[in-house]
Amino acid sequence: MANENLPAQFPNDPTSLKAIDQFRALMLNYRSAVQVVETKIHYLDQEYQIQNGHTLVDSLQSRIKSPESIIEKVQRKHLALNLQTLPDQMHDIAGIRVIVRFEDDILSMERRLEKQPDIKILKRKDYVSKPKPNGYRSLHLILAVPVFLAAGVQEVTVEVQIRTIAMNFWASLEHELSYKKNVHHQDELRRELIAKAELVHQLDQDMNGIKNQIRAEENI
Ligand code: 0O2
Repeated sequence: MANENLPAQFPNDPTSLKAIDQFRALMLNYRSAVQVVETKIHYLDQEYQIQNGHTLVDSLQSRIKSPESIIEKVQRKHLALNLQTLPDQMHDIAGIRVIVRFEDDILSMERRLEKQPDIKILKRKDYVSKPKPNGYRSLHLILAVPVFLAAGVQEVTVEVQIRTIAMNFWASLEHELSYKKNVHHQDELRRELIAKAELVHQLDQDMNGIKNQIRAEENI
């Protein structure tokens, strides 16, 4: 008899059904981990506001990688498609993007996350001071956070990307271009984006400088 909860293309054999349940349980861990980290970031932001009179976070975005996107990355990176080893091999199944207004705020948020006793920073990629050749800027952290399950506590990894509004504006358009196959003048547009990344960087630095001047005078 067909399982009513599953799409028709899934075979109704016990091995596949077990794998589907394991996959669902794994994704639940990632959703729980995202909630834990999001709550923490909201709390840290409110605390920062009480201490400094202004917020650190402009907005938060989160996502769990889709099964299609997991499989695409498994193939691209020649990983084993195995539910047991997947969490050790792929650290960005759960992702949170923290958008801040100023470049200084990126490190302020990182420092606050670092001080959390229940969070471990497993990996740090600083594309802010060392941008990618295409102009991409962002700070990437791979965090390990505890998730409390009926069977015990499990450490789950979450990728946190911290970037300014301007960096995010640039990255969203660059991301759009990289997913479009039939855009004419790809190379020319890529060159233009590299040049605009420099402008975005200049704008970020100028805005950061003006902000520092305003706040220094505020404290005189
Ligand atoms: P999506 O749609 O955001 O999920 P690693 O995992 O360390 O072995 P990887 O995956 O290349 O290697 O890690 P990296 O460099 O930390 O990048 C992971 C994510 O950062 C990407 O996820 C993007 O979200 C973002 N990113 C990295 N480089 C670029 C870039 O050049 N342009 C833009 N717009 N975003 C970038 P996904 O899975 O590619 O996509």
